[in-house]
Amino acid sequence: LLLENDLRQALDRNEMVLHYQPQVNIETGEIIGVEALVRWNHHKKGMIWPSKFIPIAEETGLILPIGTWVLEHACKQLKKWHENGYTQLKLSVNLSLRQLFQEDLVETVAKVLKETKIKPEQLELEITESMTGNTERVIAILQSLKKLGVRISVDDFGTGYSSLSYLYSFPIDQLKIDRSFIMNLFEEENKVIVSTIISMGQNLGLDLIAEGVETIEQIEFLRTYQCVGVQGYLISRPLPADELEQLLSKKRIYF
Ligand code: G
Ligand code: G
Ligand code: NA
Ligand code: MN
Repeated sequence: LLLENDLRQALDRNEMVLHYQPQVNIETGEIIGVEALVRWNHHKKGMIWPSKFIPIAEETGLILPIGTWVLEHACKQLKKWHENGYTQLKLSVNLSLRQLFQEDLVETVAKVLKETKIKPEQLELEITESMTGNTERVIAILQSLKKLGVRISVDDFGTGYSSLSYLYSFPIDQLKIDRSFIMNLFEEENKVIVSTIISMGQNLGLDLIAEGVETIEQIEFLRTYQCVGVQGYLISRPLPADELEQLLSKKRIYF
């Protein structure tokens, strides 16, 4: 409850911080995008991780103003990077279920795109498989978002226990293979799962990205099956904007 009260004031106190984790194309070694990940720099407790406050934010509805702040702040940062010469860089932003159902979500996204003049296709919104349950309504919202031109990515793919039929009916652009499969790629069954997800994604014309990549062996496996996008600690942890920019200036990441 104390944390909840503090969370109410966190935005006013300017305590929300965004870190950015790079996403790399393993064929070219280029950083193609960054995922914005929110942290709370509490005035007394220090850095609080999302696993601790996102659930509270969702329960209380505070995820709505926080989510809007994340979207605005991350897009402004992307704009700066574009102005600094990294014109091809893309941005991924996580959406929670409540945000997806927020009445003015589409308006908010449209407004941010207009204000920052980011090309819509350079903004990607991450939903999770668990959001694909409420079918009709979610499809309508995603279609409105797609009309703006933004990309939709399915985060934590493979863990949602949902029917795969939504892959046809939902306007999605990318599957993000859950890190639990990547972490355990040394197990034969996970090799089967990951290679099958990749080939299914390819057959459906979807982009693929693997998250939680920590070893060269994982990279080699993903290269063999042509999963071009990778994200994980092997490349970099999520970083503050200035540190991320230093990585951008290196141009290429070699594996
Ligand atoms: O790296 P990490 O501990 O940052 O993220 C933990 C969880 O918090 C992830 O499931 C991630 O999707 C979620 N998360 C991080 N940033 C945001 C955000 O800006 N909005 C929402 N809705 N979830 C976020
Ligand atoms: O649910 P979502 O995919 O948005 O969560 C991203 C989370 O994954 C963040 O907490 C981020 O810090 C974490 N993460 C990113 N890369 C790695 C990795 O290589 N290994 C592990 N264990 N976690 C990672
Ligand atoms: Na994510
Ligand atoms: Mn994920």
